[in-house]
Amino acid sequence: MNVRISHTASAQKFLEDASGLLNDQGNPRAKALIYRILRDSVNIIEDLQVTPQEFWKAVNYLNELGTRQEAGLLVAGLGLEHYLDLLMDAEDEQAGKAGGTPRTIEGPLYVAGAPLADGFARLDDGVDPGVVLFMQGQVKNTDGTPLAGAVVDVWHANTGGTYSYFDGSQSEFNLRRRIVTDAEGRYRFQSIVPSGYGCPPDGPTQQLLDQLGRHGQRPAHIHFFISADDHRHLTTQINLDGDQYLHDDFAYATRDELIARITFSDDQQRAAEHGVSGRFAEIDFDFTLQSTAQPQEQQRSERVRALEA
Ligand code: MBD
Ligand code: FE
Repeated sequence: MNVRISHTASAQKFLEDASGLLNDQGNPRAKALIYRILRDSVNIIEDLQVTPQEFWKAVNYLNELGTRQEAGLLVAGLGLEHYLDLLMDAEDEQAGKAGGTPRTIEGPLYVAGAPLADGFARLDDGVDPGVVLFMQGQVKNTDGTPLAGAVVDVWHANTGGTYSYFDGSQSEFNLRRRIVTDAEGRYRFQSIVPSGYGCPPDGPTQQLLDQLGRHGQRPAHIHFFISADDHRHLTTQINLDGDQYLHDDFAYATRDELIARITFSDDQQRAAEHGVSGRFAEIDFDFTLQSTAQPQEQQRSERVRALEA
């Protein structure tokens, strides 16, 4: 027996009242959103005959998600953050905004205010014994013009797949830098080859993924915010070719144009030119930005981020 009451006038009035729609205080946008969320929630409860036991389990899940600070991780894992990218891509296409390096999700692990450097930076603090990585490239406009003075804000995981700040065992801003491009629009950095990320195995995100029969792994990747005057802010990542999860990312961030070839070398003459010895890896990757006169498009989207002023 499936009893429904959401269609009745009294139930609808009740949801309007609970959403504040019957008063003239508060915020109209918040009311509209909450009204829709309440209506959709009771529809889900009635359609799927959600039991009180299931309902309270879900409430407790949200508490655990917050306690563990994993809400940003869950929305990435459920593909919702990628869905926002797909929607923005479609909006761009309709507005005729084409070309340039594709966007892909930011993820939950950015920290604002990394040290600034001109042209070159070393990202790692020397503690992680990973393979030395040299990455370089150019920031350009879609017409091919190099963009001097662009900011390449880069962050990535260590060989354990963890990020400084969130992993308190790493030094401050380890594997995080902002690099200003030189007169030819070039950036260069030395770091270590990152490992892929895995969701905390004992956390609520992995617990839910287990229920879906899904893993919580990402391929090795490097995040970027690229910005330049009079150009659209770009949020993107590169995914390292050859990783077993390259096309099986739990957060759906991989895009064909963002797969970066990584070459490993034991050539000690080249190593010496880089000022190192032993095995090292290289990545060349250029970023292309769309022009815009709109100041709003030149900045990253608003979001609560660690250490953001
Ligand atoms: C990450 O490193 C990441 O980039 C995303 C999207 C989710 C979890 C960890
Ligand atoms: Fe990441």
